[in-house]
Amino acid sequence: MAYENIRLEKDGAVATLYVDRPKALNALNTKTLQEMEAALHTIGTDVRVLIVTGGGEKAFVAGADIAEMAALPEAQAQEFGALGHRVFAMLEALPVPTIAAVNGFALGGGCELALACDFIYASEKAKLGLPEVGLGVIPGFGGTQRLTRAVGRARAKELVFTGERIDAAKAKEIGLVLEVLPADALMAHCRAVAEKLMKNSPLAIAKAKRVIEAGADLELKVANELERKTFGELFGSEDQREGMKAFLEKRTASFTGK
Ligand code: DAK
Repeated sequence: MAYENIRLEKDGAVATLYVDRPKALNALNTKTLQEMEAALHTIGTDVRVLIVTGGGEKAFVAGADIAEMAALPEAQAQEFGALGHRVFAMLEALPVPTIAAVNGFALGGGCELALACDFIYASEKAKLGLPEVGLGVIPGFGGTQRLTRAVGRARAKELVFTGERIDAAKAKEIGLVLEVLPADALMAHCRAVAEKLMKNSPLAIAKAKRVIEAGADLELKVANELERKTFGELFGSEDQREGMKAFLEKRTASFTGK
């Protein structure tokens, strides 16, 4: 399918979604978010890992599109916020691991997009932040909540209240970014991580992801119960039988995701 502001490329079982409006530093306007939504609908069982990154040299995503947002009346702003939330929730709910390759500015909605991915790896030239309060608004695509869950309340408040941009090293120090790579090594690193993930059972990864995500919002006792139940359910699956059989036969497992 042809898109205007994004690209979805598949290399074997690894899909890469490029937000690709480099002239506007990949800012998220309505069309871009709609194209992302359409692209995410096409992610099927042939995809085992999704990498999200920015087109061009400078930016991952420099935020929601300020030019489009500036004149929005409240009702349309609510719709725009709902669209962003829907797309990011869809990304978060994918059963496959998602990796944000932050190759430059990840500000506002861009930082929120990265936060909706499972892992964030950043290039040395990346700058991350939530500058919305400087524009008279607050993060509107889940940033206040996902950032708080990722780095804790005090750090999240510091970033949101100051609106400051932090570099990749600082982002790693506070636990927002997992690793910092030279710019020209970022995508290779993400693909290498993808290769590692693809050695494991896709079914088990999908279940682990769901349990971690759902459990984070539950009381520990209830979350542990969810884990216990899910663990049990995996017995009898092809992947469980194959994984354990392969171990006992001292060979590499060949998983089907069933
Ligand atoms: N939106 C629109 N255009 C943008 C943009 C953005 N977020 N960021 C950059 N651009 C455009 C610039 O306007 C410029 O366009 P031209 O002038 O060439 O036409 C082009 O990209 C290149 O940018 P610069 O010339 O500014 O490049 P520099 O290297 O000088 O500066 C920069 C790079 C990233 C520091 C700077 O562009 C910048 O500060 N950009 C804005 C960053 C920012 O404030 N991002 C947060 C956006 S607010 C909500 C829903 C969502 C949100 C809030 C509420 N609800 C519905 C309630 C989310 C809000 C945000 O994300």
